Formats: sequence, C-alpha cells, structure tokens
Amino acid sequence: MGIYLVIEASNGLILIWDKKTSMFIKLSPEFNGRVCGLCGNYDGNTNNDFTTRSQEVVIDALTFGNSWKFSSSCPESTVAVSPCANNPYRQSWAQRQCSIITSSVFSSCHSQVDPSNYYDACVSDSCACDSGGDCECFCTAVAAYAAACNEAGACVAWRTPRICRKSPIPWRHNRADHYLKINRITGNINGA
Ligand SMILES: [Ca+2]
Repeated sequence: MGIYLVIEASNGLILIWDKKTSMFIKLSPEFNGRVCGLCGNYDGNTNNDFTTRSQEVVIDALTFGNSWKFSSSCPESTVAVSPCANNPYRQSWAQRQCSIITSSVFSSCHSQVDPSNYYDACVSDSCACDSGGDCECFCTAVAAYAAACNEAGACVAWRTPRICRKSPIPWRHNRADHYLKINRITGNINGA
C-alpha cells in the first residue's frame, strides 16, 4: 500500500494525493501560461501569481483568494488568527516536532531549499490540528518540504517507524497499482 494515490489524466494533468490533507497538482509543459487560479498561472514568473479573477495583480492574499471564490454567495475570507495563538498548549509540541525540518536530518537539503517557510507552515499546521489527526498535519507538512527537496535533487529518507511511519514500498515503485486513468476531464482547470 503506497502513501500516495496518483491520478493521471490523458490531457497532461496529474493529481497526487496523500490520502490525507495534501494534494499536489502537476501539469505538463503545454499548460505553461494557459491556466489561472489559486495555484498561479504556471508562466515561470512568481511575481504575478496573485492575479485575481479580473486579471489584476495584487499583493494581498485575501484579495487574491476571495476573487476566486466559486460562488459569490460564499462569505469573504477574513484574516485568520494564528493557530498557535488559538491553541497555545500545542505550540511547544508543534515546534519540537517540526524542528526535524531544520535539523541534521534534512541537512543535505538546507542549501537547496530554504527550510524557514516550511518550518513556519509546519508549526502553524500542527497547531491547527487540535482535534484528531495530529500526526496527519505534521507529517503532511514535513512531506511538503521533503517533496521540495526531492524536486531540488536532495532526496531525504526522513520517515521512520516512529516518525510518520514509512510506507513498505515507495510510491514511485508501486504507483502503477494506484493509477486511475481517466480519459477526459471536463470543466475548467483553475490551477498551477
Ligand atoms: Ca506566475
């Protein structure tokens, strides 16, 4: 049983889901600059990723996010209170757990991918999981850094029997078992 479920569409869209709280969307190069939405426009320029539905480039994340609401009847998002401020009793636990990202375990990656944003996101996500699924949020956050490291050429074996237990078979080796080929995806693609 692999960690990830992979769905590959014939149009070049690949969805990779960890069966928990994380979803990766990959597009083939022909989508370059031909998509829009919350994941950016895939044109290689990060400066215009916050482009609103009305094609305005903004700085504020909320303005950007709210512009892509699926329905105008959905409420506007407002500034979220820091999860660690809401759940202070979880903060030290989250910081201790997430320190794996800045530890020697990932030392081969630190010069390739700056761990600071991933560490902050890990602490925030781990604080936010205040009822059940503690390890899901933590493991997903660390896995996001590991995936970025892998993309940068630094493959780190960080899972252990005690930390986000390792899958018996890496997903890249058995993903064929989980492939679900879909021939056609309908609707617009908002993303990447
Ligand atoms: Ca862009």
